[in-house]
Amino acid sequence: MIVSTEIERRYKLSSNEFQIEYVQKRKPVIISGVIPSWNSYDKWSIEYFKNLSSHVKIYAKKFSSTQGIQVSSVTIEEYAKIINDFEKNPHDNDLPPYCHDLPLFSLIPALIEDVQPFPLDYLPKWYHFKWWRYCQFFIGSSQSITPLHFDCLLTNNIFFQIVGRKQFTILQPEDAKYCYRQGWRWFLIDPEKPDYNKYPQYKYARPIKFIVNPGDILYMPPGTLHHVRSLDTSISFNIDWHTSKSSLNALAAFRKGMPIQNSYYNFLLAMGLVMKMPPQMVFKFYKSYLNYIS
Ligand SMILES: O=C(O)CCC(=O)C(=O)O
Ligand SMILES: [Fe+2]
Repeated sequence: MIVSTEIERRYKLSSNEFQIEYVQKRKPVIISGVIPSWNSYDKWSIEYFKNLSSHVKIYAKKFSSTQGIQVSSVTIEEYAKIINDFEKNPHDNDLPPYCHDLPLFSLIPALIEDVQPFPLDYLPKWYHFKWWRYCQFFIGSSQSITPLHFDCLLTNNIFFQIVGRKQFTILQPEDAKYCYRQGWRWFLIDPEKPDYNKYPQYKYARPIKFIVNPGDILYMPPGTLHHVRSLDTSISFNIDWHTSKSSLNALAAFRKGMPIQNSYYNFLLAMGLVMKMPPQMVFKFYKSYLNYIS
């Protein structure tokens, strides 16, 4: 439950305090001071990825209110050129596609060394084995937008901002009822310019707006609504993760309309976190979640 209208910022938060004050209380927080001690966090750029693996195929998305999500496939080299060309002359009527939910550590394993020492102790032990498999990258130009949604398995989200700044607008799960839900996880409200005539209930919502800077870690509790605007060319990655408690809550959300496919993934995670099934066994089945577009 969010009690304040501002997000807390904590320098080098200990994992113990993170669990007690934020995860258990379902309170978002920004943690600074951790990423800057990584081996090579300041080396990262799209150009650096290109130099490591120019021919690796990645996919990028366009979000459209009329046509849903369109996915295209490009090499990192092609994508670097698209972003470079755009940033020379940025204009918001034809934004480049946004690389969203990309398992880049699996595609370029050399990057794993750059993020050491990784703060694994923020995550339940079950995730420690090959933790990098759960990371999803977001790479895009300035002005890229992710529309308002919550993360579809009702997981916790730990979000690492590496290059560029992002403007987040978040709302607590209790405010979802004022945001005009469409399907399971998306919302019609544009928190940057809400149309109160069309969506009058939004006036009761309590959005919290803040900037996540390079080197910041953002924690969002399960069900947090978020809208994200990139202010610069940006590279981030996140891990969606459950505790045993959140996996059980998420399973119960089947009765609140969670799609069956999502419940299947939550079932797998509960088998790991609650029933202690080893990650090697669960991951075989869970893996397809990392390419799941919903
Ligand atoms: O960074 C973004 O554009 C979206 C991030 C997001 O939705 C997430 O981490 O779940
Ligand atoms: Fe999200």
